[in-house]
Amino acid sequence: MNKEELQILEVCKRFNLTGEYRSYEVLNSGHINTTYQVFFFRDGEIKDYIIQRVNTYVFKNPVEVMENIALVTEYIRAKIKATGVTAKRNVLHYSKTENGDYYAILEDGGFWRCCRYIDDSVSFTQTDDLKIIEESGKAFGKFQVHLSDFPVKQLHIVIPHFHNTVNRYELLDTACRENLAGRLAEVQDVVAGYKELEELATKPYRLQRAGVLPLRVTHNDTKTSNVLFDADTYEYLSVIDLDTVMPGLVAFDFGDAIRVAASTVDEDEKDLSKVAIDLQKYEAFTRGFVSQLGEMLTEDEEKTLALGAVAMTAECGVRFLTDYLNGDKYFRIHYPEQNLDRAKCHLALTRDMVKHLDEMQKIVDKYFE
Ligand code: GN1
Ligand code: MG
Repeated sequence: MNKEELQILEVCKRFNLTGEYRSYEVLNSGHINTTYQVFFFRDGEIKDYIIQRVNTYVFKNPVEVMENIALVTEYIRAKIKATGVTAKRNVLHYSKTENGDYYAILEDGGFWRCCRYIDDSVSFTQTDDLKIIEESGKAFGKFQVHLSDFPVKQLHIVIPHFHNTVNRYELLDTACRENLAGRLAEVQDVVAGYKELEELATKPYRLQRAGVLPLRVTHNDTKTSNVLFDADTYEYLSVIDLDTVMPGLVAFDFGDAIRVAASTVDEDEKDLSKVAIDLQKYEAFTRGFVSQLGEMLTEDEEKTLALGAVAMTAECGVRFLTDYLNGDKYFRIHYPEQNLDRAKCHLALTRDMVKHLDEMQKIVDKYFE
């Protein structure tokens, strides 16, 4: 057994996972935490779990992250059960240690958590299947609805200013000034491109500060890979990755999902001529999302959903660029220029969204009628 596997076994022990350990796999899609699927054999079948080492550079207070997750998952579970059905496959279930904690801290300081793998589920980083995209829209719409009466004040702010687009632009300015990795000269045009978008990209955040848009409980990381689907029917089961559940704007949950689900390419596409918003995908997601919301949103919220996509795509790109300038400290990269590729791709995608913004908002309006 290698060191990694021994550590994984130690984590499983702390969460009292029973049965005979079989194997583990590394799951590689996230940029922040380290994630494994572990397989046990018990009662004649394979039982699998997801264990994660939480990135404490990003999440400075991981205990608070787990408190938020416990609150939110219990709340959703109760809502689902109240409709008379089992919540087993429709919300995450985190395991506790012997001390009753939702986390275990190992000797090396590593902060770990464990949840049951949802049976017969699949996820996608990207898909062209409109039916699946619509289902992912439903999943995030439903999440909004489930938490629409959750007492927002109970949630810890686990990453301050997470979707504060104004602040994200300020951090980019700081990164340019400091030029820590000596990379500024090669990215001047990318920085300038983002600067041109600043006013539009920061508008939803400024509208919230002005009291026009309300804060709700939001997921804040609504990429496609954060939804699980039934492996046979491809109907949505649950949203996952609840690390960043915090007060936020519904336009941000909608917009961050569009950034990924309605893009023609992966996050780090190098061939910028391929990068565009796919309006069919956009419409499929919108249809699913809006179908769940009923009368929940204010008119101002409805009218700024499409703008949320511009804001979130630009903001995410600004974050990639800032990290590139700072020497790749935040997002996991798989090759040296990846953060720059991500930033360039997001710039091209935001520009294409701006071109189609009216059309995008009209599609939203159509489904609210
Ligand atoms: C990070 O690790 P992952 O993939 O869940 C990031 C999101 C970004 C996303 C970009 C805590 O999410 O905000 O949108 O990468 N999460 C955090 O793919 O910063
Ligand atoms: Mg995440």
